[in-house]
Amino acid sequence: MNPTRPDAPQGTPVGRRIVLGMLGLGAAGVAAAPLLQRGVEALARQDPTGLTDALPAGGAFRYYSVTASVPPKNARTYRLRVDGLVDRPSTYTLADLRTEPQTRLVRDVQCVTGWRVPETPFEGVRLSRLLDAAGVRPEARAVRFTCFDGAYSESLTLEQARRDDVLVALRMQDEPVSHEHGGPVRLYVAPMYFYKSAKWLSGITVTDAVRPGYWEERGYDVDAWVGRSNGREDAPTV
Ligand SMILES: Nc1nc2c(c(=O)[nH]1)N[C@H]1C(S)=C(S)[C@@H](COP(=O)(O)O)O[C@H]1N2
Ligand SMILES: [Mo]
Repeated sequence: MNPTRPDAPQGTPVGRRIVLGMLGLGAAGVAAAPLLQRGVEALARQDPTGLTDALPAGGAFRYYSVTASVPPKNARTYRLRVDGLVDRPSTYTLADLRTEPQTRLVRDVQCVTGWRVPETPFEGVRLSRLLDAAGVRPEARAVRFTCFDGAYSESLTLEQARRDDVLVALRMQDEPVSHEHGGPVRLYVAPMYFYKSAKWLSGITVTDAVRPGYWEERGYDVDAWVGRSNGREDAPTV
């Protein structure tokens, strides 16, 4: 199991305060946080009943949201808008996305705060396919992602966005992406730290320059390659 590392190595641009912010804790939680996390993990490991499986633990997902609550969307209400520097702006329903060819990838999920979930399947439509369908204009350089939580955003260069391992994901762990994990549709950027994988994806806007996303405005690297950014040296996951 990977130990939780709430703080980054010294001398890196990732400050302790920022990372604790990512864990959803205020200043008051600073001293208690690592202990609390260890306690919860120990509890989950020792529990033979499995009742504490819902608790955050090593090898399991932590729930992250920068907003207190997110109104759920379903197959009837969900829409994904593709616009910006494209010839054919379009809006996809969940049914539309399901009719596109699906790609399944199995990689380790790595959060920049240290936890990892090995070999997690994600499945969905290649982002490059939606970009091609929209007709990206020659002056375009980047892609910006927005979310129906109304707060989170992310971005990729156009080159990164066109990689084969970047998906508009409809399934995670071989099930429809749950609301907690950002469903019905989240972004999945396999080669980068998990903060790039925006949950509750609602907008894909092609732009002329990269605009730093939510966590990137707060000190994290825009180019978030696992093991090669944020002052971290996680083993490669692919
Ligand atoms: N909309 C939105 N997307 C988000 C986040 C968030 O707070 N809001 N957190 C990011 C971070 S830091 C991580 S580690 C993952 C967590 O995904 P999970 O909640 O499915 O484990 O989502 C990423 N995408
Ligand atoms: Mo994260």
